[in-house]
Amino acid sequence: MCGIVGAVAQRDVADILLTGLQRLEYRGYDSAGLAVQASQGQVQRLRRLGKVEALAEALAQTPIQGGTGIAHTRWATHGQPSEANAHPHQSGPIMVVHNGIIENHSELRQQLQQQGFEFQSQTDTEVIAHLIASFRQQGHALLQAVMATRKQLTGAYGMVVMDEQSPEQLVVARSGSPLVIGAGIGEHFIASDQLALLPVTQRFAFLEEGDVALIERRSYQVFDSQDQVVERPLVESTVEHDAGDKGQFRHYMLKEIYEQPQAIANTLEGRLENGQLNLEALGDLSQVEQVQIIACGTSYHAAMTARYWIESLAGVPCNVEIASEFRYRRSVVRPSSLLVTISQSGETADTLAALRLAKDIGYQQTLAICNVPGSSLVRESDMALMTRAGAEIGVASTKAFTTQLVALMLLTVALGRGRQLSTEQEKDIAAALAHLPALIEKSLAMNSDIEALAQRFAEKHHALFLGRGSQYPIAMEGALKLKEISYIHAEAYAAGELKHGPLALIDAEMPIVVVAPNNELVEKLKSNIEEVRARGGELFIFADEAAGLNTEGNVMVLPVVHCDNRIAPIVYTIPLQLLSYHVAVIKGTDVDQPRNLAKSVTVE
Ligand code: HGA
Repeated sequence: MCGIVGAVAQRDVADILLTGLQRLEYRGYDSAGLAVQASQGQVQRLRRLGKVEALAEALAQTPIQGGTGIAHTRWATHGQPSEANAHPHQSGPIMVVHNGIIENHSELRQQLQQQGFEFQSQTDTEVIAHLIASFRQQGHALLQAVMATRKQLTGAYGMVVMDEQSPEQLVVARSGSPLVIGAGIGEHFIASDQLALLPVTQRFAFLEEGDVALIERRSYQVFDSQDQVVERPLVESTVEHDAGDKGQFRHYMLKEIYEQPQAIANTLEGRLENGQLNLEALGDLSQVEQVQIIACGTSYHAAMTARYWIESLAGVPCNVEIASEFRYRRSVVRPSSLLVTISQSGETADTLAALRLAKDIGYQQTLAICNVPGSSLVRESDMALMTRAGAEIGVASTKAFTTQLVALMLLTVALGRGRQLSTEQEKDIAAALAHLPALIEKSLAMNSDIEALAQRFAEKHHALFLGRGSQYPIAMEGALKLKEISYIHAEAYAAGELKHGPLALIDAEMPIVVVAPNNELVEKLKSNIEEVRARGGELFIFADEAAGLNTEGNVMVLPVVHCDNRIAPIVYTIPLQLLSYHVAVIKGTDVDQPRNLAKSVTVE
């Protein structure tokens, strides 16, 4: 989603801002802009539709000097992607960059127009700039003007405000969209994600919900939602500086697919030692009578997979819901429920809102499964189980998903202890997990076969993915990956559902991808495969050789490494990731930043 970077320094900051934006590019955006001012100079603004590269070129032609500046990559919510709608937005001396949505923008726009303010864009953001300007005209200092403005806003925002009349200050406010302050020596920075600032500092203070902060070169001061001074101490970051480097790979997505053996090994480190699972950090889960998992997108598919595990292995009832649904319906809280949220970034707006609602309606125990330490989800949950996937840059999630699955399997074991999971079963799961990085490595060796297979998809307009049991969510994830990056319409079905409708779609033009490990459902799956074969569908089956599939006719079987069925969903994810990647490359799409999509979805 949108990225924000800001700086108050003694040196020129335009390049710092630009580098920051480049480091946030992976999140997906449609336009970029910045505004910079020198201590006595005028504010200069530069905006471009399209990539940060276009902004960099414009800046190279018209260098802007100055030590105070703000910058933004926009993912449009209100108003089409255009230069006029790109941030920063201006009202006289005020410049604003904003992430989020101002829900009462229409009313505010009308009021401000009546006061004589002229609007230059179609965005909701522009009302913020005019409101602040109107409070400034009434004599408020910049900080007080921002404090007064936020009281008028409904919706979500992370915003940074610059004022030509207060050239060595930035004022920032957070409500529903993250912001972090970075501290340098005699300079301070602000960003929507610490990744943007790692080239300039490792020391960060995370703003909390409702915070406003005044940022100057030598100091920063934070106020809570009641305008009271609060401490937000600096902490040393552990995030790696080079997380944004593609290395030898053509795309971040491919790099991240190949990082999975290591990411999984990291996620298991300290939690699996000498064949023993060490899950004490998860605390006492013996009183948990029900698990409610909430997530969006790929994380939702991880949750769906976990439901099969938690119910069948741990014997605990488990419910899974999409965050944007959960947060707007009235649900019943069962006693002694554990609420689990899953989000790669820990800033997903719907998931965060669902967590907050869950706490309000009576969930007593909350656990976040997340990849970003210090994120809002982690800070607002009672417990966190961190996936240690490292920074994930590709918009299409890969290593975050498989490490989420590993974390969820650990949670399953923790829940199953003292219940129906026997010591023997736990030992088998531990052994399977220990073997997992090597199995993923072997699955990656399918790469060239899958690259060849991908040719057969590139001309297709639709595809079906089928799976049963815990492989059904894996089929869903496979279909989502293909949609996201190759723009081929793909749907996943639980294979048993075929005859209830989707069979009507099958003809020689419809590729059908099947995930078929050799589990207790394979015989049922074989019947479903025959139903497709009988109707002339083109089948691509990822299967355990031991499953003994019929390869006659329009069928291509790709053998997948034999593995324990409990961890098979993780292993079978790999060929589906590779398939979508290669199809996208053949189609020439923007693999790492697919159109219309953004990473870390911080708006609802
Ligand atoms: N609503 C603003 C900002 C959008 C945003 O935060 N995207 O992530 C706009 O449309 O410009």
